Amino acid sequence: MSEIVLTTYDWVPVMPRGFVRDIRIRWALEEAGLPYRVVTTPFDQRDAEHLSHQPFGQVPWLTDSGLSVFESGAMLLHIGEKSELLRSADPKGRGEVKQWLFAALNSVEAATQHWTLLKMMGGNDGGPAWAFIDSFANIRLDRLEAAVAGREWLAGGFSVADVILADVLRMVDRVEGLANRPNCKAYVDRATARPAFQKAHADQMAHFAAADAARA
Ligand SMILES: N[C@@H](CCC(=O)N[C@@H](CS)C(=O)NCC(=O)O)C(=O)O
Repeated sequence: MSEIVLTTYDWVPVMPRGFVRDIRIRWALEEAGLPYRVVTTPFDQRDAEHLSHQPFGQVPWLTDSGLSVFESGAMLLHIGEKSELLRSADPKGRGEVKQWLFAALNSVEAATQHWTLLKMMGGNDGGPAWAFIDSFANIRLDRLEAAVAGREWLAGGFSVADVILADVLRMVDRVEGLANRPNCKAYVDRATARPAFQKAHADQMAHFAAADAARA
């Protein structure tokens, strides 16, 4: 019997709570109905054990029956293969799920991650570097706004691609980046209204709240 174990930090500051990427894995596992256990690695240091699972010293990673997987996209594909979040689609549908999963990570998250962080940290100083990052992110989001029009989910039924894209767009939404993008906004609201997301979010918040209590 396989046992899925998800590793996240033992504690993080308040700002990233609710957005630490273990939420993607919790969410998919809840959607899939696969049992799992959450364990921790220290936030304040990266030991050899951590780096042996995640070479960049980041979280999350998961282990499943002796297999260790890092990168949220790879973990989502692993969970998808074990569940209806990918397996149920026909070959064409599976291709579409994978294509959208990579698009969410490589075309949307890559274009918006530093844009959202700079907005949150007040680094949007209006200079040429900011203008470039701002224009790059906005063009990409405008294309996405058109692409998600009329789609309930990205590739047929709800899939691992939706977990990733919705989570990426939550960060964009956090800095009002969806204010004039009603299709993307409705898509995120629809995805995050799912009970599996609500549970994953509540569990992550409770995990870090418990960590505060343990540190006090
Ligand atoms: N591409 C990685 C990114 C992982 C990542 O950015 N993790 C953050 C937490 S959400 C982290 O560990 N940050 C601390 C660091 O980069 O040292 C994935 O999708 O799994």
